[in-house]
Amino acid sequence: MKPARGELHGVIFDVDGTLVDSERDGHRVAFNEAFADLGLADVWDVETYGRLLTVAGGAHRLVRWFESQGTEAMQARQLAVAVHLRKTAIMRELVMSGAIPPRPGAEALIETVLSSGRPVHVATTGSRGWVEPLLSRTFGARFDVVVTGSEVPELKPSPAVYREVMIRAGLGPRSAVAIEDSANGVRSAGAAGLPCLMVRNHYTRHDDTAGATLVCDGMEDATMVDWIRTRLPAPSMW
Ligand code: XBP
Ligand code: MG
Repeated sequence: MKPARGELHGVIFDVDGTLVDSERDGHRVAFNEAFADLGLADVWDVETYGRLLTVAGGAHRLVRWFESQGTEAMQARQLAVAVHLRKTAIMRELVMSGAIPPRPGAEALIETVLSSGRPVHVATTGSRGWVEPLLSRTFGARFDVVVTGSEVPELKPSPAVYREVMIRAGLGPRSAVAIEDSANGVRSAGAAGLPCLMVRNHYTRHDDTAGATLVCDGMEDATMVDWIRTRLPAPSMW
């Protein structure tokens, strides 16, 4: 059952690939700089990184990469921790420098929800260390509940992060909707019982769309915006 007019009490946004196109020129660049800073020869080109994106969580992605390169499991985990710590600091610097702009239409959609009197929330796999400065610097800290990969035991496609947002925001599956860019994200929202609008990007354009209530390719897509607008409270006529 999907929310009807006025029944949408909150919209939950994913971050990477949804609010911001942050993967190719953001996270990937930060990972490569972290490799170099730690004296490692690893480099992730655009295509390699795209394949690695199926692994949610930068630290888990690093473990998978090092093990695929023949590194022993324990050493792979130790390396991953060190690289991810440095990468998160670099990503924070990229965010603060303004190098991670919002996707076209993201700010307008947030404004559409807020001007109806309903809150916006965030459910992301990303680490709080860069998520927090991104949300405040790029979107003016207008999000009510923000849950990141740093606060949940399991990452997407687990429903953990969406369930935590719903608990903290007091939202039920009928009164909210998730906005996601990837198959992992759609599965995570769906497993939490939420309808999910899928806004694909370059990296997720071939992702499985099963479970998405609606699929489009941009945050300005009129069908997607109307889906949300018609389920928010009507603007009060005075
Ligand atoms: C996308 C992710 C994150 C980022 C990297 O998160 O899987 O892991 O790729 O960020 P979402 P970290 O789409 O849920 O926002 O290195 O901090 O994990
Ligand atoms: Mg995403």
